[in-house]
Amino acid sequence: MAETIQAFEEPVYVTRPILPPLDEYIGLLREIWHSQWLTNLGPKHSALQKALSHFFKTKSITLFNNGTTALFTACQAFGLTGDVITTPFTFPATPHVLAWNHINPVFADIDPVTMTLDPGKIGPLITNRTSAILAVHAYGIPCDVEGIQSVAHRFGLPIIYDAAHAFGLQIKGRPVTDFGDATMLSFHATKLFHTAEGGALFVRDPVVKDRVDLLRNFGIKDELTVLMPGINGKMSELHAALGLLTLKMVPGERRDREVVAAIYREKLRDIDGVSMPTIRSGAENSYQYFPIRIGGKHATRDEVYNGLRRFNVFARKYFYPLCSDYGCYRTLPSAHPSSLPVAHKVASEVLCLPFYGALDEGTVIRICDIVRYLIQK
Ligand code: T4K
Repeated sequence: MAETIQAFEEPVYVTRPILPPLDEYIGLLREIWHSQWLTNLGPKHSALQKALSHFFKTKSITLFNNGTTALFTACQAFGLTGDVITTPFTFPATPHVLAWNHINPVFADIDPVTMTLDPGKIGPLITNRTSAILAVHAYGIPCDVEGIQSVAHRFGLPIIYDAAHAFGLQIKGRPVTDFGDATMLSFHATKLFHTAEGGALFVRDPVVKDRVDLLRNFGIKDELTVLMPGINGKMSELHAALGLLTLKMVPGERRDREVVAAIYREKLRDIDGVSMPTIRSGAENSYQYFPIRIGGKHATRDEVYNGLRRFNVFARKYFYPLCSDYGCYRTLPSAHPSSLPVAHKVASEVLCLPFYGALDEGTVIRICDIVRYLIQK
């Protein structure tokens, strides 16, 4: 069979960004050049903020230069200290923003189906040092928002959601940004909606939202008044302009990704040892990644990952290794593998296949044929 499947001539990456026609972007750049206003919350920034407020049906949005700064600023705005309960199954940015704020990440195990924080594992880790819960909608698969809310409510803790992967995700007909006390989105180039680099923070409490706005701009209130030690988290006009154009492409990209996902599901469903995540009923797929789990007796995830590379397919092992296994966190008591068995199993099985709207049917089918060959050979 291997002889009949050709390696791809060009690398097939895990994702590719949507890009508007260059002329349209040049048109907006011309306006920026004409205005000579490049950053510091200019007209393109305002226009994108307005468009996203409309998209998410909320005014409580603050745009950032990336998702990590947004999350970092959330920790400051909520005055978090001590310990914050979080998931080990995430990108390094999630625990790092805690560490940069001198907060101890406390890792709780994840749910085997959603691969997000297991609410039942949070309560036993809460002490009088705990100041918040930082949960991640990994791959845009929603957390058990009701379960997490109930624990947070019981202990009076704020919930911050890292929704870096969850643009456009709806949970029970409500935008993802409706849940918890704050939600961060990433607009990095690898995301469904992007501004090349960028992000946003949605905050429920208007007092905290005002603090976020101040913190994003050095804590400056006016020319003579600096209220708090802030940071530079502003999104530039060039990034905002790109976002105005990519936002219009999101519905089409989602439709294209739905088609790609349907082909993957159809072609992979009967391969023994391959499973695909199910989305909780009442939630919509955010179509950010296409993760599969390889857990059978025929081939390991690493064999499939390495095999795909020989065919010029660059799938990714998001999120292996677990954050709790990084040198900087592994000595924390909560990082011990014995308390994170589900996360360890999931991280050893998961593989994100190439997933973006421009993938044509033939390419997707060929990737599935390669996966089948690697598992069944
Ligand atoms: N929380 C979570 C849960 C996150 O996943 C992330 C970021 C954050 C927080 C932080 O948000 P930001 O501060 O980044 O806004 C990528 C992204 O850089 C990162 O944003 C993302 N998560 C993470 C899951 O993926 P890498 O190191 O895997 O990226 P890289 O450069 O290997 O790119 C992956 C593939 O994408 C490439 O093989 C090809 C394609 N690509 C990439 C770029 C940058 C393109 O086609 N064009 C491009 O410009 O981290």
